[in-house]
Amino acid sequence: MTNSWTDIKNTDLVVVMGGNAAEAHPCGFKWVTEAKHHRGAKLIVVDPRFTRTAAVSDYYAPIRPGSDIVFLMALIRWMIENDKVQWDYVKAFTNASFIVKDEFGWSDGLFTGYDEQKRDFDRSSWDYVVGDDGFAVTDPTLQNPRCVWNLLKAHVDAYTPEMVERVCGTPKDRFLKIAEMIGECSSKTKTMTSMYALGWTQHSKGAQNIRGMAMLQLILGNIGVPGGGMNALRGHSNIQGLTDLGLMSNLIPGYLNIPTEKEPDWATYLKSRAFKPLMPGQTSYWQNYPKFMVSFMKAMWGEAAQKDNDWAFHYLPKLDVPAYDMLRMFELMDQDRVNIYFCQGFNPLLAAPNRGKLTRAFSKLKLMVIMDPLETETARFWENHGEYNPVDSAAIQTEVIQLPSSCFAEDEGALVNSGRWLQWHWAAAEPPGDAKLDTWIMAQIFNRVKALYQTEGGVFPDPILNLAWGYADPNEPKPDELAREMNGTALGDVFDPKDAAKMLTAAGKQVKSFAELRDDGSTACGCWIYSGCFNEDGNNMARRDNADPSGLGVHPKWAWSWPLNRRTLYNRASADLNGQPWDPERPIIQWTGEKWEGNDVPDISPTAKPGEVMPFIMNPEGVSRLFSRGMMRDGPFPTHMEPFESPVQNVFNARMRGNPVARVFESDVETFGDASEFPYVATSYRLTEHFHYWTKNNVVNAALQPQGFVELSVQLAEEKGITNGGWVRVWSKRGEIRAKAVVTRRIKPMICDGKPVHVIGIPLHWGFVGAAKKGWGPNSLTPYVGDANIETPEYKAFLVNIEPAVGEAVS
Ligand SMILES: Nc1nc2c(c(=O)[nH]1)N[C@H]1C(S)=C(S)[C@@H](COP(=O)(O)OP(=O)(O)OC[C@H]3O[C@@H](n4cnc5c(=O)[nH]c(N)nc54)[C@H](O)[C@@H]3O)O[C@H]1N2
Ligand SMILES: Nc1nc2c(c(=O)[nH]1)N[C@H]1C(S)=C(S)[C@@H](COP(=O)(O)OP(=O)(O)OC[C@H]3O[C@@H](n4cnc5c(=O)[nH]c(N)nc54)[C@H](O)[C@@H]3O)O[C@H]1N2
Ligand SMILES: [Mo]
Repeated sequence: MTNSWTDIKNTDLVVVMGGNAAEAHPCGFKWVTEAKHHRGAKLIVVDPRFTRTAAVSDYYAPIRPGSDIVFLMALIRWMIENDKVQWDYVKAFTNASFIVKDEFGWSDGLFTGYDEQKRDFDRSSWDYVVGDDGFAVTDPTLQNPRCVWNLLKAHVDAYTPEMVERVCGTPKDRFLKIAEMIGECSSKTKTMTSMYALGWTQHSKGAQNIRGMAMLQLILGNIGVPGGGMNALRGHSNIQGLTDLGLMSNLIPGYLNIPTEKEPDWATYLKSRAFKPLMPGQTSYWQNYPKFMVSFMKAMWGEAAQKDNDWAFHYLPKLDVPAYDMLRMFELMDQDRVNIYFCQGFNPLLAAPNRGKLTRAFSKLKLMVIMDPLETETARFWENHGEYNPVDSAAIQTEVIQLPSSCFAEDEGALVNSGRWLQWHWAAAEPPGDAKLDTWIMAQIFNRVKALYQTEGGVFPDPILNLAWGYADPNEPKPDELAREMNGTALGDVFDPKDAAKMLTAAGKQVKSFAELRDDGSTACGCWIYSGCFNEDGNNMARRDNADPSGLGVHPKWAWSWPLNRRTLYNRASADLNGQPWDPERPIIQWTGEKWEGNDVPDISPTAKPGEVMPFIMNPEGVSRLFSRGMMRDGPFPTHMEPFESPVQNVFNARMRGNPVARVFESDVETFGDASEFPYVATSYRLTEHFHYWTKNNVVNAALQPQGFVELSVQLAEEKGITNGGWVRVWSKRGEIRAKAVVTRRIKPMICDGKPVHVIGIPLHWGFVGAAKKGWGPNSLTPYVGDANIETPEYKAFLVNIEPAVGEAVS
C-alpha cells in the first residue's frame, strides 16, 4: 500500500476492482465502512461476479475477466476528454511534460521493438530525450506532440466507452456512471482510494493492470494524499514482509537486487543502480544504493566482506535468467534438473497452476523436504486421488521427509501488514509434540551443512563458512536478535557527513535509521528499509499506543512502519508546489517556510525547498511516471492484451495470443486450449470461511464450507441442463474436476462483441487432507503461464468446458 488501512477512512470514494475485500479482507474492510460513516464515501465494485463486496457497494459493474486494461485506459481517456484532471498535480508532479524519443511508437497493439522470435522487446526507444547536459528534455507547455501527455492522449484514444462495452462486456451506461463518480475525485479536496488484490495481479499482464490504475490516480492527483493511493491488499499476514525481505529469487532485502551474469563485478553492478538525477536538483534517492548494499554485505559476511574484495560480491549468486520464480522452478523439476526440493510453509500441489505438471515434476525429485505444522497435499502428492492422475503412485520414487514446524501463532516476531506496518506479536502457545520453530530447524540445517564443509571441504565453501552467525545460541537465533540485525548496527563510529567532529552513533550501537548507513564498511544492516524498527529506543514494532493526534488515522506510535515510520508514501505530493496542502482540511504535511512538518514523517528531506525538489524522490527525474520508460517489460503504457486462453480475439491484433512477453515455457505451449473446445471463461477465488488449504483441518471451518463447488449463471445452467446442487464435471486442456454446482444470479453472462461470454467461478479451498469433503480446486485446470514482469500465474482467466456429471468427486 502507498497508504495504510486506517487511512482508508479519509477517502471520498473507494474503488474495489481486482479484489473482493469484504470476503478476503473482512477486518481491513471495516475502514471502508468508517469512510462511508465519516465522510459519506461511496463504494464502487467492478468484478466479474456480484461479490460480497458488491453487495454493500453503491455502484457495481460487471467485467469480463482479463479485460481491465481496456476499462482503465477508457477511464483515463474519459478524464482527459471531460477535463477531469488535477492539472497542477499533473504538470508539477508527473512526467507529462517529458519528451520521448522519436523512434518510440506502436501499431497493431504492439510497442516499438518487438521480436517475435525472442518473444521480447528491444526497449531502447521507450525512453526520454536526454540533452547534452545529461538532463531529460521537457516541454512544460505540453504542446510538443512527443511529450508524454500527448503520447498518452494518442494511446488512450482507441479506448472509447463503446470499446469497453465490446471488450469488457460492461454495459456502456455503467461504465459512464463510474467514470462520472471517479471524475469528481479530480478535485483537490476529493480523493479516491484503489483497493486491489489478485483480480488484477493474477493475469499474464497483471502488473500493467496496476499501472493503469496508478496512472489514473496520478491524473486525479490522488497519490500521496490522505484517502488516496494504490492500496494492494496483501494476502498472508506477512506477505508484505516476504517481499520486503527479498524472499524472491531476484531480490535482496529492501528491494535491492541479485546481480545478473552480465554484472560480474561490483562496479558494473552499481552502474545500473545508483542513478544520477535526470532533472536538475532532484534527489534520486537510489544514489544511496551502495550504502545499503555494503551494509547488507557486512550483515551477511561481517569481517569477510571488505573493500578490497568488493565486499565479497563474488559470494552472491548471479542470475542467468530474469528470475527463478515458482513457475521456472517447477519447470526445471519437470525437466528432471532438480534433485532436492525444500518446501517451507507452502502447499504447491494445490496452490500452483496445472496440478498434472506439478505431480509429474515432483515425481522426478529424489528428495522432498516439507517444513509445515500440518500434513499437506504436497507431502502426499504421490497418492492417486481424484479424476486425473498423470503419474501412477507405484512408479514414484521420491522420498518425502516431513519436518514438523511451529505455526505463526506459536512464533514470536514481526508481521508486516499491507500498510507496511511491522507489528510485533508474541507466541500464544508452545508448538506441540516434536514441532520446532522454523528458525530452529533452519539453524540446524545451516550448522550441519557448515560442519560438513569444515570437515570435508567443497567446491566453494567460503560463503557458508564465513556467514555471520553471531547469535547467543547458534542453534536458535532469537527473534529480537534477528530484528536488531535487520535494523542495523554501527561497526565503527558513525559521523555526520557535514561535520566530521559530530559523532552520530558510536561503534556497537544500533543505527537510528538508514540515514546513518555508510558504504565504507562501518555499518551493517540486514534490510535498509527496516532500519529504525529496533534501534537504541528499543523494539519500536512492539509499540502499542493507539493515539491519533491528527484524527487522520496516522497512529504514529502504534507499531512501526517502513520507511522511517512514515505512514503515507509520497506524502510530499499531498501539498502543492508552494508546500501548502491541496486540501486544507486534511493536511498531512506542509512547508513552514523553513522546513516540512506535519502529521506524518515527510517523504522528502525536511529542508528540501518545495518548488525545487520534487516529491517522487526514488525516481531520478523526481516526478512520477505516466510513461514508465523501459521499466516494464511489456510496455511503457498499459495496452490491452487478452488472457492466454480467451474466448475472443484481441481487437487490436487478432494474431496475438495473450501477453506477447508473458512467462511461458516451450513445454507448455501445447497445453493451452482454445474457445472451440473450451468455450467458457473460468476464474478462481477464495471464501471467507477458509484460509486456502489449511483450515480444512479445522472442523468448524470444514463444517461451514464442507464441499468444493463451482458457480455458474442461471442461463448457462439452463443451456447445459445443470441443476443447482447437482454434480458437474469441469475440464480444461490440462485436467478435470468434479464439484457441486451452485447456480446463481450473482454471475451473469457478459455480452462481448454481441455474443454472450459465460463465466464459471471456482473457489480454491479443497483437496484430500483434513476434515472437509475431498475434491480438487481450480489448479487441476489452470494454465502454466505467468505475468511478464513478476511471473504471477494467470489464475484469474482461463478456458474450460462444463457438463452435468453423475457421481461424486472421487478421492
Ligand atoms: N478468508 C480468507 N481470506 C484471505 C485468503 C483466504 O484464503 N481466505 N487469502 C489471502 C490471500 S493469500 C490473498 S492474496 C488475498 C486475495 O484477495 P482477493 O484478491 O480479494 O481474493 P480473490 O477471491 O482471489 O479474488 C478477488 C476477486 O477478483 C475477481 N476477479 C477475477 N478476475 C478478475 C478480473 O479480471 N478483473 C477484475 N476486476 N476482477 C476479477 C474475482 O471474481 C474475485 O471476486 O486474500 C487473503 N485473504
Ligand atoms: N487458482 C488459484 N490458485 C492460487 C490462488 C488463486 O487465487 N487461484 N492464489 C494464490 C495465492 S495469492 C497464494 S498466497 C497461494 C497460497 O498457497 P499456500 O501458501 O501454499 O497456502 P496456505 O494453505 O496458506 O499454505 C501455507 C502453509 O503454511 C503452513 N504454515 C502456517 N504457519 C507456518 C509457520 O509458521 N511455519 C511453516 N513452516 N509453515 C506454516 C500451513 O500449515 C500451510 O500448509 O495460493 C495461490 N494459488
Ligand atoms: Mo496470496
